[in-house]
Amino acid sequence: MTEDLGAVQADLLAAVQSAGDLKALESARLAAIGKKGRVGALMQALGGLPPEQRKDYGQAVNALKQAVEAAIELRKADLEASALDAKLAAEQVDVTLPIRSEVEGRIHPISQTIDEIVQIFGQMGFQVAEGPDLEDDWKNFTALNIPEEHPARQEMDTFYLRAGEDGTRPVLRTHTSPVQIRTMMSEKPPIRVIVPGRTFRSDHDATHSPMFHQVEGLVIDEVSHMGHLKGCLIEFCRTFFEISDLPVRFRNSHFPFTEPSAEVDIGCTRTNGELRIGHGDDWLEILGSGMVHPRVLENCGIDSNKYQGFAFGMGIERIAMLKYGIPDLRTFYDSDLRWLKHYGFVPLDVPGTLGGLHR
Ligand code: 2U9
Repeated sequence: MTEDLGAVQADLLAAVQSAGDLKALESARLAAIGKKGRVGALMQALGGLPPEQRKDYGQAVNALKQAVEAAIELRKADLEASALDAKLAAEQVDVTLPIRSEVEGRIHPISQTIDEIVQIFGQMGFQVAEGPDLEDDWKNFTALNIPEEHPARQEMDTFYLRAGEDGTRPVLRTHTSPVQIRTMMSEKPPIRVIVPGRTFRSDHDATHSPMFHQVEGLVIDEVSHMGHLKGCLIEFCRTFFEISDLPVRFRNSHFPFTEPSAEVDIGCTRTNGELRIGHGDDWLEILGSGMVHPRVLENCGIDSNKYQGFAFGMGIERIAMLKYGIPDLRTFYDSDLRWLKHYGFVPLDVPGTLGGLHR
């Protein structure tokens, strides 16, 4: 005598449905299709059947098994989703609440340095602009007058993603310059923007990280010239390093997006391997700069006969290391609480142009 398969199936499905959690569901699964489960028992009954009934019966038991398995999968997905919902609801954090006094959080030196730079250029009339980490090849390279064969475009230095439907490959921006391209395309001069943000290059050693931060600046109007560039950057260097007579030197250089171009050095001394910023007979490079190349203006629809301006760029980790005496680049990204406690800033230490360094 074989059991009524319809009744067995209804029974097993009801047990699956009523399982209130993953543990109960596992028990229901074992009772149904486990080694000693009901489906196994049904299969054993096969041997006692007349040969002509075996095929149909076997198929019916298999169908029952599949129905039960499908119901278990569905119930499992349901239970997992509600377990996740419950966990998320229980772990909800209101990030707008004020900091608790017992939490010893610190502002990361990168955030602090960005805030200081924004504060200094903000006082000169610059506005902050931001843009996406993922860019297209045109905004990251072509618009900036970086030719097809330029080494910076090479696979070795740039993180390319798989090509999209239009056949072009998105890139993780290798500098923040595409944000200035976006600004020039969407706004009319005069433009004065400062652009802090993450940048990415396929380079990893003691002095390079595949993700690092830059600040770039851009001024476009009808009158700004190399003299303004120099005045602006000298003022920045002296305010940032808090040395009012810091020597600053402009050295001829070359970039595809600026012409003429200059690298900026500040005075320093190096004695017994120790670097001191300020006076002395030595120089330290900290910035790149130049007058925006007319072709870059034209690429963004700006009339290069009417408008001109200057741009500059610097690595944030590098100048943070110099200002705050942080010896190793890699420690910036370790999330080591002891390091953060040592090099981080207390939340109320809001950057100003008066006194950030404690000497
Ligand atoms: C536009 C036009 C011109 C930005 C510039 C530099 C010079 C420069 C480096 C400093 C150290 C990058 O982090 S680093 O490796 N940058 O030397 N950047 S001029 O020029 C621009 C940008 C955008 C539209």
